[in-house]
Amino acid sequence: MSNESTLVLIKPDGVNRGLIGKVIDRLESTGLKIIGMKLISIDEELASNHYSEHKDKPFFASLVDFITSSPVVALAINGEGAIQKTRTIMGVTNPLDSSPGTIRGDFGLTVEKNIIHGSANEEDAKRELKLYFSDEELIRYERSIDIWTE
Ligand code: DAT
Ligand code: MG
Repeated sequence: MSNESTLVLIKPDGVNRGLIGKVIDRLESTGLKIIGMKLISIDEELASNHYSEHKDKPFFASLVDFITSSPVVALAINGEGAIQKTRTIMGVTNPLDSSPGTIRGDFGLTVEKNIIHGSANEEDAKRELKLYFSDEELIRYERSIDIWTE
């Protein structure tokens, strides 16, 4: 494992259902470190760019409509194995299949309204972090607990 950074979005359903705090709590509780955070409205261009791997899928238009429908919270998350760890905490894509105890398993409703996005791998994480955060917006800092979490 190595120290790495990943992009998380708390999607419009998470923001509107008042779940921002709960989602962040689950990520933070594992020891992962927030190095960037903001509430933003995603426009169509950013949404299409972000989800370009899905552009030929039948659900693409609906996915873009959904993610642009209301603000999201963008988080840059750093830590040991942060990409896989975040995906594990999230649970699988369809909340009907996600285990209890995962964010999607506990809060998600449908494959679209599944609360959270997390980068799938190192390449995606690098690309997606750049879409949402400038270098200056990613803040490196030491915490006293880092000796226990890294
Ligand atoms: P994940 O978000 O777990 O990485 P993904 O990359 O396959 O999943 O898909 C991105 C998002 O697209 C997903 O969070 C919800 C939506 N989506 C995926 N499959 C879908 C489907 N069959 N119908 C509707 N929306 C879907
Ligand atoms: Mg994905």
